[in-house]
Amino acid sequence: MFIVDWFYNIFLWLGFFKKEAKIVIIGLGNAGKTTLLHLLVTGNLKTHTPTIRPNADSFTFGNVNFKAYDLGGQNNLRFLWKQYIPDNKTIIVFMVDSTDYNSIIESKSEIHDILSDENLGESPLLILGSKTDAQAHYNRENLIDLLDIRRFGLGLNRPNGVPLDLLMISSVNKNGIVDMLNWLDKCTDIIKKN
Ligand SMILES: Nc1nc2c(ncn2[C@@H]2O[C@H](COP(=O)(O)OP(=O)(O)O)[C@@H](O)[C@H]2O)c(=O)[nH]1
Ligand SMILES: [Mg+2]
Repeated sequence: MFIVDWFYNIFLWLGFFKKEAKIVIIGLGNAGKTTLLHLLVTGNLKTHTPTIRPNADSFTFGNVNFKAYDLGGQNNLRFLWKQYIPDNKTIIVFMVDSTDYNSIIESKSEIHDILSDENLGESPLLILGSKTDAQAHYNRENLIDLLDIRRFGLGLNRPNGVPLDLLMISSVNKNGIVDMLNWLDKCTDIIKKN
């Protein structure tokens, strides 16, 4: 049953892969970025991805390119923007471990830096709360408050035309993955029009 659902959803997802999109997944180490990318590529959880650097993963499917980077150390926002986020047509996905209070608080300042950055602030931003399968995790509402992003107004269609949202996912039980892909699909259409 589980497998059938997964493949059915992948077929829906194929429409998205015909569109042209650049997606950069960032977040602190251990957020679940590599696991998610691997799940998207293979449909399973084993974390063996084509790694171009220890802290960076990348794959292209159809016309959609995904890259994942650990934030921190030398991989700061300025570095990311210069190297990997060429324009406001790149969708930034910021992954936050919803089970880890300290990393949520650390992510909060990174997210606010992105939102106020003169280069990155115009890019669509999807925040992902990961690991919702874990018993002790902060739910979407809690996470929105902890990250202090409610005041920006969340959604695909915001007055300023720049999508900003927070969705919850689990790579382990695959909850939220399809909603995430639908969000990325719709976001791609919106930024194409801008
Ligand atoms: N419970 C749970 N653990 C996860 C999930 N995704 C990743 N992990 C675990 O979190 C740890 C870090 O994952 P990884 O993908 O390497 O994070 P990255 O540093 O952001 O690339 C690993 O032990 C994963 O098995 C998830 O959806 N649920
Ligand atoms: Mg990784």
